[in-house]
Amino acid sequence: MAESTGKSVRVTLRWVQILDNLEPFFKEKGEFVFRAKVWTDNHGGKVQETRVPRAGHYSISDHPRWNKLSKLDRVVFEGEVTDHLVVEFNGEELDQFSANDQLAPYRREFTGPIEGHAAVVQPGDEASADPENMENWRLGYEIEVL
Ligand SMILES: [Ca+2]
Ligand SMILES: [Ca+2]
Ligand SMILES: [Ca+2]
Repeated sequence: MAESTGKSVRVTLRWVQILDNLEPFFKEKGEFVFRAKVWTDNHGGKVQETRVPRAGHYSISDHPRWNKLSKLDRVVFEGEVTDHLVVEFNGEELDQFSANDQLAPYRREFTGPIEGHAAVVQPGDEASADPENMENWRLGYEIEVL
């Protein structure tokens, strides 16, 4: 049986904020690379993996005034979705003389009609523990149904 046609969905990383730069106290900025993995089981399945930035890294402070990268606006998924979408983000802080440090892994699964999840997903929009508000970083992304 043919599956019914899904919606054309786009997921865009809007911003990240670093709460702990994972560096010794005397070092103001950490060197960060983010990796998105967004996938659906619908319509035969599709996985999209994205490195942000495309090459190199971002130098980011954890000083409250300078710790946010806004307007990243990087598309991390485009595909056909009906009722299943998983969004994963990992952040890595690069170190030259020791193993890299990892930010808390982010994972969120959306089930049910995808149009019900079209929104900017970010901290501060949920009652209690907000998944986008993690121990050492925060992020905001947008799910759009086109
Ligand atoms: Ca480090
Ligand atoms: Ca470093
Ligand atoms: Ca949220």
